[in-house]
Amino acid sequence: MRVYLDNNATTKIDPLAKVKMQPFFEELYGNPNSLHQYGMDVRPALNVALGEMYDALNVPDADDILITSCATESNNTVLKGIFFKHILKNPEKNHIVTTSVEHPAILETLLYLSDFGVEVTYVDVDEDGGVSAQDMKNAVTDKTILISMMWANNETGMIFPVEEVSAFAKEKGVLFHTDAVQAIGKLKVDLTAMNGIDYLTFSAHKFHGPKGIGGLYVKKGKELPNLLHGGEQMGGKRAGTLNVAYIVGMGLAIKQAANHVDKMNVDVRRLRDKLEDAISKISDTIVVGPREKRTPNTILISLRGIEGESMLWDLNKAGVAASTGSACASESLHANPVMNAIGEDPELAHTAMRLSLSRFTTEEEIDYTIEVFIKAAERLRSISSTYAYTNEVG
Ligand code: C6P
Repeated sequence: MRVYLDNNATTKIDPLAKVKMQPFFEELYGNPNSLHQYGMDVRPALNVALGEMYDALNVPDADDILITSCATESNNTVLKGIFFKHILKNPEKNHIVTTSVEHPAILETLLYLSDFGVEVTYVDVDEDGGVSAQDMKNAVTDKTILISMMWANNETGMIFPVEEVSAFAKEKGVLFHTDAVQAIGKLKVDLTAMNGIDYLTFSAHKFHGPKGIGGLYVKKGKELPNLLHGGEQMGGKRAGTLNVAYIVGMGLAIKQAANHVDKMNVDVRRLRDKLEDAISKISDTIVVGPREKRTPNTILISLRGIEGESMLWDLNKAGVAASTGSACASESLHANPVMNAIGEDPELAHTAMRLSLSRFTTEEEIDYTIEVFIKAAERLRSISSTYAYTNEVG
């Protein structure tokens, strides 16, 4: 049996999205900016897809949704856009507040911008991996131009207080961005209700859309300068020929994701809890964050004495795919950065395992995972205790 439990890294394509995309690789291949019939034939599908995105976020189309290549581009567009539009012109307001556990697409971009005079406050997480709304508010000064806070953390699944902090930002006249990559399809996202959010990042492949396409919601009046200059696509706001097939796929996928939030919070949550209950009975384990404060699909667990990578390979041999943390850091086998930020026992950072389900995960897959997870933990613990004993005696 093969089980995929790394859905925070990427997801499989929704079969309906795949079917809807197909004609755009075949007969509907025109450039939507062309004036001939081929161009005209594809334009309606673009409008439908954009409409699906506006609906999924519950925003009027007077606001803007910029199509990007991924969440990384969306995050770069916000941070560099704020720099060019505001900070460069008014260095008095050069301060950005964020958290210490954002995705590298935020942290690395801020590090880059700090060379150009941007000041950043990184608010720490508590021992559960959560962020206090009060700490975020306390970090804001007269110099603050932007707060950027992820909606849900990719490693722990911990949900951050976006509603409260965005309302505070609005009251203070500070711009507010959220990286909602891990929230779409898992949490209710209603930007009309949460009207303090000025910018929101999403990425199609995290909610069963295609890879290589993402979006950035921009509230009316909060427009950003271009990151990509060139042609007149997207009303001149992001140059480059539009990938119609992927945009169509992203539109259907976000609609489906929004329609399945209840399923995620009932059915997927039940499977996640079943898995968590079973594996956290293994001795000396720590699960990060109370489950009711996490997205319904995510578990970050540490098994003391077992390297995360060893566990991962044992599971992989049995056909179960998990991760030790975010996929973009997996090439350098290092400690889980979020576990480090949580500041627990340093050993825990090396023993972290992330398991993330999707709405396509089945009960049979979870039962199988429980069986192989417990076996792998027993096997690796027995090796490490023999090793410890030999070392002691030897
Ligand atoms: N996180 C993970 O394993 P892209 O690849 O650019 O579409 O998404 C980047 C990104 C941005 N923000 C958050 C919160 C994310 O989780 C990710 C992707 C994957 O956790 C790959 S590193």
